[in-house]
Amino acid sequence: MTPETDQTRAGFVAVIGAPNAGKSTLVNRLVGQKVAIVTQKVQTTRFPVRGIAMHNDAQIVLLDTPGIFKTKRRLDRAMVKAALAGAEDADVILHVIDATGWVAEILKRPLTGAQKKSMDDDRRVMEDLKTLGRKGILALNKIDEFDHLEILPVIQKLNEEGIYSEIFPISAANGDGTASLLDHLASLVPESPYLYDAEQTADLPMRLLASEVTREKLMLRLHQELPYQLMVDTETWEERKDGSVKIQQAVIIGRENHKSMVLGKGGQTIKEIGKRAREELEGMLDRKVHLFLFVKVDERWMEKRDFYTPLGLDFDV
Ligand SMILES: Nc1nc2c(ncn2[C@@H]2O[C@H](COP(=O)(O)OP(=O)(O)OP(=O)(O)O)[C@@H](O)[C@H]2O)c(=O)[nH]1
Ligand SMILES: [Mg+2]
Repeated sequence: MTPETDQTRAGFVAVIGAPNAGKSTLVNRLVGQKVAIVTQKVQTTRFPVRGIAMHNDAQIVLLDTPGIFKTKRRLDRAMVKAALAGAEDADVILHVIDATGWVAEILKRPLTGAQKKSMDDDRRVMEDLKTLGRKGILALNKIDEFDHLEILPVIQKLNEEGIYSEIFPISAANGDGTASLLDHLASLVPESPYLYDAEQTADLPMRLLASEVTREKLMLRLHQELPYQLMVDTETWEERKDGSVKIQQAVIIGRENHKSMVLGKGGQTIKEIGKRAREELEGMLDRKVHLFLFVKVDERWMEKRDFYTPLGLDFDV
């Protein structure tokens, strides 16, 4: 009855993979805008974030998920559980792998500890895919790191796993190969009316996105265990008459002795972090932002249900 060409398509693509594979970078690239934070550290993404890409009359809702890895802490278990639940419910599963370790292995070059760990996590995701009984799309990421020909044997090897219907060598960082990937994803989501406004690029409350921006700046600036033991809570958001917005955020840390590291000498560190976060927020909101950060110690924040539920994480894992 209705001509096929009039039909729009829409659906969910779960982006899963080992920590640091480049999932959030890829989601931002496909959406064409920053919706998820990115750092060089593992376990940056803590909860699923929806980024929305419009392409060829298709609305592709990309679910950026936390990295899948071997876990101990409650927060880690909740993160991994959320990632896998996202995959189960999605129309398409997109597995992102950092190809650098796989290329090194095939070329018999020495692997770094981080590469070995990341490949173990890749294998874990492959096992999960087999358990789910679903075929995935594989995005072999970071091909800007080596000669393009070196990727061919890796594609062949991973193809032999029998769990991927398609393999795309890409660079999420510079966009190589991502256009064909997007074409393919657009063709895979089912015929459906759009699920979101055609202009919307993210499904994340602004307050939460603001907390994420500050957390990214903290992670980029602070080192060792500290970034994994902190969270940011946007406590107040006040629209002002002059069009600006006043945002107050608590940086919550697990230990009193971390305070001095977050603050820095004479408060220099937190001041610099606040400046970076404010600049980015002003760009995102397109207006003046007054950002106030303060540090709170709460040794038990990671063990509190109140933290998990609003993020869609399961406390009882
Ligand atoms: N060279 C290179 N680096 C990349 C590429 N994609 C991502 N990266 C880098 O890899 C690191 C991790 O990127 P993220 O996007 O945060 O990775 P993720 O998979 O979301 O990580 P988690 O949220 O921790 O699971 C960052 O330093 C990125 O800049 C790429 O195509 N090439
Ligand atoms: Mg991420």
